[in-house]
Amino acid sequence: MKKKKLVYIALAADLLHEGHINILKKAAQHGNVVVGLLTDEAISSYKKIPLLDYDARESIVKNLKMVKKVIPQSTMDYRPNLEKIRPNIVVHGKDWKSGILKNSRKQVIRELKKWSGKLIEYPYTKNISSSIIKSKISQSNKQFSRTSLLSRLIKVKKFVRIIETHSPLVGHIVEKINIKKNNKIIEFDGFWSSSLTDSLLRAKPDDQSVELSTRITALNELFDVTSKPLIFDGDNGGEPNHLRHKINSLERLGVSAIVIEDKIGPKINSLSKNQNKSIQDKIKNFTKKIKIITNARKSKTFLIIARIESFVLGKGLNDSLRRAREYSKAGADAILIHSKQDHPKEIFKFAKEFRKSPYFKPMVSVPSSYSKTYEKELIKNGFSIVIYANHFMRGYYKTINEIALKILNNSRSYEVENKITPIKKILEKSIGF
Ligand code: SPV
Ligand code: MG
Repeated sequence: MKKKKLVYIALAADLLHEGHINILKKAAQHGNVVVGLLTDEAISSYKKIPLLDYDARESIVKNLKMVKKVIPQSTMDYRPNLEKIRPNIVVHGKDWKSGILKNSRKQVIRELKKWSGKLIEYPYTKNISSSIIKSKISQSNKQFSRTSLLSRLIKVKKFVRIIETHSPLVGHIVEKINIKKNNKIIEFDGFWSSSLTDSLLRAKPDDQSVELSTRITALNELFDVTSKPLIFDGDNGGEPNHLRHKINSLERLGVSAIVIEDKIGPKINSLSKNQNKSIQDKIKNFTKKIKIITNARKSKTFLIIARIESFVLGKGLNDSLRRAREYSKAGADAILIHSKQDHPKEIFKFAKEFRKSPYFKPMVSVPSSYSKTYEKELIKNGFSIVIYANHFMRGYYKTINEIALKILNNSRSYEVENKITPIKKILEKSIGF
Protein backbone atom coordinates (compact mmCIF):
# COMPACT_ATOMS: atom_id res chain seq x y z
CA MET A 1 0.00 0.00 0.00
CA LYS A 2 1.22 3.47 -0.86
CA LYS A 3 2.38 5.37 2.23
CA LYS A 4 0.21 8.39 2.98
CA LYS A 5 1.82 11.79 2.64
CA LEU A 6 2.66 13.89 5.68
CA VAL A 7 0.91 17.26 5.74
CA TYR A 8 1.93 20.04 8.11
CA ILE A 9 -0.25 22.96 9.08
CA ALA A 10 0.45 25.57 11.75
CA LEU A 11 -2.52 26.88 13.67
CA ALA A 12 -3.25 29.09 16.65
CA ALA A 13 -6.77 27.62 16.90
CA ASP A 14 -7.90 30.02 19.58
CA LEU A 15 -11.69 29.88 19.14
CA LEU A 16 -12.20 27.27 16.47
CA HIS A 17 -14.42 28.33 13.57
CA GLU A 18 -15.48 27.14 10.12
CA GLY A 19 -12.35 28.64 8.56
CA HIS A 20 -10.21 26.18 10.54
CA ILE A 21 -12.47 23.29 9.61
CA ASN A 22 -12.36 24.21 5.92
CA ILE A 23 -8.59 24.34 5.73
CA LEU A 24 -8.13 21.18 7.83
CA LYS A 25 -10.51 19.29 5.55
CA LYS A 26 -8.47 20.41 2.55
CA ALA A 27 -5.22 19.46 4.28
CA ALA A 28 -6.58 16.00 5.14
CA GLN A 29 -7.29 15.33 1.45
CA HIS A 30 -3.52 15.33 0.88
CA GLY A 31 -2.55 12.89 3.62
CA ASN A 32 -1.96 12.60 7.38
CA VAL A 33 -2.28 15.98 9.04
CA VAL A 34 0.17 17.09 11.72
CA VAL A 35 -0.88 20.37 13.35
CA GLY A 36 1.93 22.59 14.60
CA LEU A 37 -0.06 24.26 17.35
CA LEU A 38 1.39 27.68 18.09
CA THR A 39 2.35 28.04 21.73
CA ASP A 40 1.09 30.97 23.81
CA GLU A 41 4.58 32.51 23.47
CA ALA A 42 4.55 32.18 19.68
CA ILE A 43 1.11 33.77 19.35
CA SER A 44 1.89 36.68 21.63
CA SER A 45 5.03 37.44 19.62
CA TYR A 46 2.85 38.70 16.77
CA LYS A 47 -0.64 39.31 18.13
CA LYS A 48 -2.63 39.35 21.35
CA ILE A 49 -2.21 36.56 23.86
CA PRO A 50 -4.78 33.81 23.09
CA LEU A 51 -7.94 33.50 25.16
CA LEU A 52 -7.40 29.76 25.58
CA ASP A 53 -4.02 28.52 26.75
CA TYR A 54 -1.97 25.89 24.90
CA ASP A 55 -3.31 22.88 26.82
CA ALA A 56 -6.93 23.86 26.22
CA ARG A 57 -6.33 24.46 22.51
CA GLU A 58 -4.38 21.22 22.18
CA SER A 59 -7.14 19.13 23.73
CA ILE A 60 -9.62 20.56 21.22
CA VAL A 61 -7.48 20.25 18.10
CA LYS A 62 -6.22 16.74 18.75
CA ASN A 63 -9.81 15.51 18.93
CA LEU A 64 -10.66 16.72 15.45
CA LYS A 65 -11.08 13.80 13.07
CA MET A 66 -8.98 15.43 10.33
CA VAL A 67 -5.98 15.70 12.65
CA LYS A 68 -3.54 12.81 13.13
CA LYS A 69 -1.16 14.48 15.53
CA VAL A 70 -0.54 17.77 17.34
CA ILE A 71 2.93 19.09 18.10
CA PRO A 72 3.88 22.47 19.59
CA GLN A 73 5.31 25.17 17.33
CA SER A 74 7.04 27.52 19.72
CA THR A 75 8.03 30.42 17.42
CA MET A 76 6.77 31.95 14.18
CA ASP A 77 9.73 30.28 12.51
CA TYR A 78 8.34 27.07 11.00
CA ARG A 79 11.75 25.63 10.19
CA PRO A 80 12.59 23.73 13.42
CA ASN A 81 9.34 21.73 13.16
CA LEU A 82 9.69 21.22 9.41
CA GLU A 83 13.23 19.98 9.88
CA LYS A 84 12.01 17.58 12.56
CA ILE A 85 9.12 15.97 10.68
CA ARG A 86 10.07 16.69 7.04
CA PRO A 87 6.49 16.91 5.73
CA ASN A 88 5.69 16.31 2.04
CA ILE A 89 3.26 19.19 2.10
CA VAL A 90 2.72 22.37 4.10
CA VAL A 91 -0.77 23.85 3.93
CA HIS A 92 -1.42 27.51 4.66
CA GLY A 93 -3.97 30.25 4.02
CA LYS A 94 -3.05 32.52 1.11
CA ASP A 95 -2.99 35.68 3.16
CA TRP A 96 0.56 35.32 4.46
CA LYS A 97 2.02 36.48 1.15
CA SER A 98 2.14 39.96 2.63
CA GLY A 99 2.29 41.27 6.17
CA ILE A 100 4.08 40.03 9.22
CA LEU A 101 4.30 36.38 8.08
CA LYS A 102 5.80 37.18 4.67
CA ASN A 103 9.26 36.19 5.83
CA SER A 104 8.10 32.95 7.46
CA ARG A 105 6.55 32.02 4.11
CA LYS A 106 9.82 32.52 2.24
CA GLN A 107 11.66 30.42 4.83
CA VAL A 108 9.11 27.61 4.51
CA ILE A 109 9.46 27.51 0.72
CA ARG A 110 13.26 27.40 0.98
CA GLU A 111 13.17 24.70 3.64
CA LEU A 112 10.70 22.47 1.76
CA LYS A 113 12.96 22.53 -1.30
CA LYS A 114 15.56 20.53 0.64
CA TRP A 115 13.39 17.39 0.48
CA SER A 116 11.18 18.38 -2.50
CA GLY A 117 8.26 19.23 -0.26
CA LYS A 118 5.40 21.41 -1.51
CA LEU A 119 3.58 24.44 -0.17
CA ILE A 120 -0.15 24.49 -0.94
CA GLU A 121 -2.03 27.68 -0.25
CA TYR A 122 -5.79 28.07 -0.01
CA PRO A 123 -7.87 31.23 0.08
CA TYR A 124 -9.04 32.16 3.57
CA THR A 125 -12.69 31.58 4.43
CA LYS A 126 -14.26 35.03 4.11
CA ASN A 127 -15.53 37.13 7.01
CA ILE A 128 -14.47 34.82 9.76
CA SER A 129 -11.41 34.69 12.01
CA SER A 130 -10.68 34.32 15.70
CA SER A 131 -9.91 38.05 15.77
CA ILE A 132 -13.35 38.90 14.38
CA ILE A 133 -15.04 36.66 16.98
CA LYS A 134 -12.91 38.13 19.77
CA SER A 135 -13.69 41.66 18.77
CA LYS A 136 -17.43 40.84 18.78
CA ILE A 137 -17.13 39.34 22.26
CA SER A 138 -15.08 42.20 23.60
CA GLN A 139 -17.51 44.76 22.23
CA SER A 140 -20.26 43.13 24.22
CA ASN A 141 -18.18 42.67 27.36
CA LYS A 142 -14.96 44.60 27.75
CA GLN A 143 -14.20 43.06 31.15
CA PHE A 144 -14.06 39.64 29.51
CA SER A 145 -10.94 38.06 30.95
CA ARG A 146 -9.19 41.44 31.38
CA THR A 147 -8.24 40.83 35.02
CA SER A 148 -6.31 37.66 34.30
CA LEU A 149 -4.51 39.08 31.25
CA LEU A 150 -1.51 40.44 33.15
CA SER A 151 -0.76 37.25 35.06
CA ARG A 152 -0.93 35.34 31.77
CA LEU A 153 1.25 37.86 29.96
CA ILE A 154 3.95 37.60 32.64
CA LYS A 155 3.99 33.84 32.12
CA VAL A 156 4.24 33.85 28.34
CA LYS A 157 6.17 37.04 27.56
CA LYS A 158 9.74 37.60 28.48
CA PHE A 159 9.00 41.22 29.23
CA VAL A 160 5.80 43.18 29.81
CA ARG A 161 5.70 46.87 28.86
CA ILE A 162 3.27 49.10 30.77
CA ILE A 163 2.65 52.82 30.32
CA GLU A 164 0.89 55.53 32.29
CA THR A 165 -2.58 56.10 30.94
CA HIS A 166 -4.44 59.00 32.50
CA SER A 167 -7.44 59.25 30.19
CA PRO A 168 -9.58 57.20 27.80
CA LEU A 169 -8.00 59.07 24.86
CA VAL A 170 -4.51 58.02 25.97
CA GLY A 171 -5.83 54.47 26.42
CA HIS A 172 -7.29 54.53 22.92
CA ILE A 173 -3.89 55.50 21.49
CA VAL A 174 -1.90 53.04 23.64
CA GLU A 175 -4.28 50.28 22.64
CA LYS A 176 -3.63 50.76 18.94
CA ILE A 177 -0.08 52.05 18.56
CA ASN A 178 2.70 49.66 17.59
CA ILE A 179 5.82 49.35 15.49
CA LYS A 180 7.37 46.47 13.58
CA LYS A 181 10.94 45.55 14.47
CA ASN A 182 12.76 42.39 13.34
CA ASN A 183 9.47 40.95 12.13
CA LYS A 184 7.90 41.33 15.57
CA ILE A 185 5.19 43.68 16.71
CA ILE A 186 6.39 45.94 19.51
CA GLU A 187 3.61 47.50 21.55
CA PHE A 188 2.54 48.45 25.04
CA ASP A 189 1.05 45.50 26.88
CA GLY A 190 -1.01 47.46 29.35
CA PHE A 191 -1.81 50.57 31.36
CA TRP A 192 -0.49 52.14 34.55
CA SER A 193 -3.02 54.06 36.58
CA SER A 194 -0.61 56.45 38.32
CA SER A 195 -1.49 58.30 41.52
CA LEU A 196 0.79 61.12 40.37
CA THR A 197 -0.80 61.65 36.97
CA ASP A 198 -4.37 60.96 38.17
CA SER A 199 -3.75 63.81 40.63
CA LEU A 200 -2.01 66.14 38.17
CA LEU A 201 -4.83 65.72 35.66
CA ARG A 202 -7.10 67.19 38.33
CA ALA A 203 -4.54 69.88 39.23
CA LYS A 204 -4.05 68.33 42.65
CA PRO A 205 -0.80 67.24 44.37
CA ASP A 206 0.06 63.54 44.58
CA ASP A 207 -1.06 63.35 48.23
CA GLN A 208 -4.09 61.05 48.07
CA SER A 209 -6.51 63.98 47.98
CA VAL A 210 -8.06 62.55 44.80
CA GLU A 211 -10.67 60.12 46.06
CA LEU A 212 -10.64 56.45 45.09
CA SER A 213 -14.18 56.85 43.74
CA THR A 214 -12.95 59.54 41.32
CA ARG A 215 -10.17 57.28 40.11
CA ILE A 216 -12.57 54.36 39.73
CA THR A 217 -14.95 56.45 37.63
CA ALA A 218 -12.01 57.32 35.40
CA LEU A 219 -11.05 53.65 35.10
CA ASN A 220 -14.58 52.83 34.04
CA GLU A 221 -14.31 55.31 31.19
CA LEU A 222 -10.91 53.94 30.20
CA PHE A 223 -12.18 50.35 30.25
CA ASP A 224 -15.11 51.38 28.05
CA VAL A 225 -12.78 51.93 25.10
CA THR A 226 -9.89 49.54 25.71
CA SER A 227 -9.13 45.88 26.37
CA LYS A 228 -5.54 45.76 27.69
CA PRO A 229 -4.73 44.99 31.33
CA LEU A 230 -4.19 47.72 33.93
CA ILE A 231 -1.96 47.99 36.98
CA PHE A 232 -3.39 50.26 39.65
CA ASP A 233 -1.17 52.49 41.80
CA GLY A 234 -2.78 52.01 45.20
CA ASP A 235 -0.32 54.25 47.13
CA ASN A 236 0.10 52.55 50.53
CA GLY A 237 -3.26 50.84 50.35
CA GLY A 238 -4.74 53.30 52.89
CA GLU A 239 -6.63 52.25 55.99
CA PRO A 240 -6.22 48.45 56.40
CA ASN A 241 -9.89 48.09 57.38
CA HIS A 242 -10.99 49.55 54.07
CA LEU A 243 -8.53 47.66 51.93
CA ARG A 244 -10.73 44.60 51.40
CA HIS A 245 -13.49 46.72 49.87
CA LYS A 246 -11.09 48.56 47.60
CA ILE A 247 -9.77 45.27 46.29
CA ASN A 248 -13.30 44.03 45.59
CA SER A 249 -14.11 47.18 43.61
CA LEU A 250 -10.89 47.09 41.58
CA GLU A 251 -11.09 43.39 40.81
CA ARG A 252 -14.75 43.56 39.79
CA LEU A 253 -13.93 46.44 37.48
CA GLY A 254 -11.33 44.36 35.64
CA VAL A 255 -8.09 45.75 37.14
CA SER A 256 -5.26 43.19 36.87
CA ALA A 257 -2.95 44.22 39.70
CA ILE A 258 -2.54 46.65 42.57
CA VAL A 259 0.79 48.13 43.61
CA ILE A 260 1.03 49.05 47.28
CA GLU A 261 4.06 50.85 48.68
CA ASP A 262 5.60 50.33 52.11
CA LYS A 263 5.34 53.92 53.34
CA ILE A 264 3.06 55.43 55.97
CA GLY A 265 2.28 58.94 57.13
CA PRO A 266 1.67 61.93 54.85
CA LYS A 267 1.91 60.85 51.22
CA ILE A 268 4.96 62.26 49.47
CA ASN A 269 5.76 61.26 45.90
CA SER A 270 8.84 59.03 45.80
CA LEU A 271 10.59 61.19 43.22
CA SER A 272 10.36 64.32 45.44
CA LYS A 273 13.72 65.45 46.67
CA ASN A 274 12.68 65.94 50.27
CA GLN A 275 11.66 62.64 51.82
CA ASN A 276 12.20 63.85 55.43
CA LYS A 277 8.57 63.32 56.33
CA SER A 278 8.32 59.93 54.63
CA ILE A 279 8.21 57.00 57.00
CA GLN A 280 8.70 53.42 55.92
CA ASP A 281 6.14 50.97 57.24
CA LYS A 282 7.18 48.19 59.61
CA ILE A 283 7.58 44.87 57.80
CA LYS A 284 5.03 43.32 60.16
CA ASN A 285 2.36 45.90 59.35
CA PHE A 286 2.97 45.89 55.62
CA THR A 287 2.82 42.11 55.35
CA LYS A 288 -0.55 42.31 57.14
CA LYS A 289 -1.81 44.50 54.29
CA ILE A 290 -0.52 42.01 51.74
CA LYS A 291 -2.39 39.24 53.54
CA ILE A 292 -5.60 41.27 53.65
CA ILE A 293 -5.38 41.58 49.86
CA THR A 294 -4.60 37.89 49.29
CA ASN A 295 -7.68 37.04 51.36
CA ALA A 296 -9.92 39.63 49.73
CA ARG A 297 -9.23 38.89 46.07
CA LYS A 298 -11.61 36.52 44.35
CA SER A 299 -9.01 35.17 41.98
CA LYS A 300 -5.27 34.66 42.19
CA THR A 301 -4.99 36.21 38.76
CA PHE A 302 -5.56 39.59 40.43
CA LEU A 303 -1.95 40.33 41.33
CA ILE A 304 -0.44 42.02 44.37
CA ILE A 305 2.71 43.97 43.61
CA ALA A 306 4.63 45.00 46.74
CA ARG A 307 6.61 48.19 46.23
CA ILE A 308 9.77 48.61 48.27
CA GLU A 309 10.83 52.16 49.09
CA SER A 310 14.07 51.33 50.94
CA PHE A 311 16.34 52.84 48.28
CA VAL A 312 14.19 55.98 47.98
CA LEU A 313 14.48 56.44 51.75
CA GLY A 314 18.22 55.70 51.88
CA LYS A 315 17.87 52.36 53.67
CA GLY A 316 20.08 50.36 51.33
CA LEU A 317 20.36 46.91 49.85
CA ASN A 318 20.01 44.63 52.89
CA ASP A 319 16.83 46.30 54.03
CA SER A 320 15.29 46.01 50.55
CA LEU A 321 16.27 42.35 50.27
CA ARG A 322 14.84 41.54 53.70
CA ARG A 323 11.60 43.26 52.78
CA ALA A 324 11.43 41.54 49.38
CA ARG A 325 11.76 38.16 51.09
CA GLU A 326 9.11 38.92 53.73
CA TYR A 327 6.65 40.47 51.26
CA SER A 328 7.09 37.51 48.97
CA LYS A 329 6.48 35.08 51.85
CA ALA A 330 3.33 37.02 52.79
CA GLY A 331 1.90 36.46 49.30
CA ALA A 332 3.07 39.28 47.02
CA ASP A 333 3.05 38.11 43.41
CA ALA A 334 5.70 40.57 42.24
CA ILE A 335 8.14 43.07 43.71
CA LEU A 336 8.51 46.66 42.53
CA ILE A 337 11.90 47.91 43.61
CA HIS A 338 11.83 51.69 43.39
CA SER A 339 14.77 54.06 43.01
CA LYS A 340 15.24 57.74 42.26
CA GLN A 341 18.85 57.57 41.23
CA ASP A 342 19.78 58.56 37.69
CA HIS A 343 21.41 55.17 37.07
CA PRO A 344 20.15 51.64 37.74
CA LYS A 345 23.10 50.41 39.84
CA GLU A 346 21.21 49.90 43.10
CA ILE A 347 18.23 48.17 41.56
CA PHE A 348 20.53 45.90 39.53
CA LYS A 349 22.43 44.99 42.72
CA PHE A 350 19.10 44.19 44.32
CA ALA A 351 18.07 42.10 41.31
CA LYS A 352 21.31 40.13 41.34
CA GLU A 353 20.77 39.07 44.95
CA PHE A 354 17.01 38.63 44.83
CA ARG A 355 17.28 36.32 41.84
CA LYS A 356 19.19 33.86 44.04
CA SER A 357 16.49 33.87 46.71
CA PRO A 358 14.12 30.92 47.12
CA TYR A 359 11.45 33.59 47.58
CA PHE A 360 12.13 35.21 44.22
CA LYS A 361 9.12 36.81 42.50
CA PRO A 362 8.91 38.66 39.17
CA MET A 363 10.48 42.11 39.44
CA VAL A 364 9.05 45.43 38.30
CA SER A 365 11.09 48.49 37.33
CA VAL A 366 9.94 52.12 37.09
CA PRO A 367 12.76 53.81 35.19
CA SER A 368 11.61 57.43 35.54
CA SER A 369 14.89 58.79 36.94
CA TYR A 370 17.21 56.24 35.30
CA SER A 371 15.59 56.75 31.91
CA LYS A 372 18.79 56.12 29.94
CA THR A 373 18.45 52.43 30.79
CA TYR A 374 17.30 50.34 27.84
CA GLU A 375 14.69 47.63 28.19
CA LYS A 376 17.26 45.02 27.14
CA GLU A 377 19.37 45.91 30.24
CA LEU A 378 16.31 45.48 32.46
CA ILE A 379 15.65 42.10 30.85
CA LYS A 380 19.28 41.05 31.27
CA ASN A 381 19.06 41.88 34.95
CA GLY A 382 15.96 39.76 35.40
CA PHE A 383 13.14 42.31 35.36
CA SER A 384 9.86 41.15 33.83
CA ILE A 385 7.80 44.33 33.91
CA VAL A 386 8.66 47.94 33.07
CA ILE A 387 6.32 50.80 33.96
CA TYR A 388 6.78 54.09 32.13
CA ALA A 389 5.03 55.95 34.92
CA ASN A 390 4.31 59.53 33.91
CA HIS A 391 5.53 60.33 30.41
CA PHE A 392 2.28 61.12 28.66
CA MET A 393 1.23 63.50 31.42
CA ARG A 394 4.58 65.30 31.33
CA GLY A 395 4.30 65.63 27.56
CA TYR A 396 0.73 66.90 27.86
CA TYR A 397 1.69 69.50 30.48
CA LYS A 398 4.55 70.82 28.37
CA THR A 399 2.57 70.97 25.13
CA ILE A 400 -0.33 72.81 26.73
CA ASN A 401 1.99 75.43 28.20
CA GLU A 402 3.77 75.91 24.88
CA ILE A 403 0.54 76.28 22.94
CA ALA A 404 -0.94 78.73 25.45
CA LEU A 405 2.19 80.91 25.33
CA LYS A 406 2.42 80.82 21.53
CA ILE A 407 -1.18 81.98 21.12
CA LEU A 408 -0.70 84.74 23.68
CA ASN A 409 2.57 85.89 22.12
CA ASN A 410 1.30 85.89 18.53
CA SER A 411 -2.30 86.96 19.09
CA ARG A 412 -3.35 84.17 16.71
CA SER A 413 -3.14 80.40 16.51
CA TYR A 414 -1.26 79.95 13.22
CA GLU A 415 2.13 79.52 14.94
CA VAL A 416 0.94 76.46 16.87
CA GLU A 417 -0.28 74.62 13.80
CA ASN A 418 2.96 72.67 13.32
CA LYS A 419 2.88 71.53 16.95
CA ILE A 420 -0.58 70.06 16.86
CA THR A 421 -2.51 67.36 15.02
CA PRO A 422 -4.45 68.69 12.00
CA ILE A 423 -8.22 68.72 12.48
CA LYS A 424 -8.58 66.54 9.38
CA LYS A 425 -6.57 63.78 11.00
CA ILE A 426 -8.47 64.06 14.28
CA LEU A 427 -11.71 63.49 12.36
CA GLU A 428 -10.35 60.59 10.34
CA LYS A 429 -11.64 57.16 11.17
CA SER A 430 -8.19 55.94 12.24
CA ILE A 431 -8.08 58.39 15.12
CA GLY A 432 -11.72 59.38 15.26
CA PHE A 433 -14.35 57.54 17.21
C1 SPV B 1 3.16 57.17 40.24
O1 SPV B 1 3.28 57.19 39.01
O2 SPV B 1 2.26 57.74 40.83
C2 SPV B 1 4.14 56.43 41.05
C3 SPV B 1 5.49 56.24 40.56
O3 SPV B 1 3.79 56.05 42.16
S1 SPV B 1 6.43 57.53 41.23
O4 SPV B 1 5.90 58.78 40.74
O5 SPV B 1 7.79 57.30 40.79
O6 SPV B 1 6.34 57.46 42.67
MG1 MG C 1 2.07 56.97 42.89
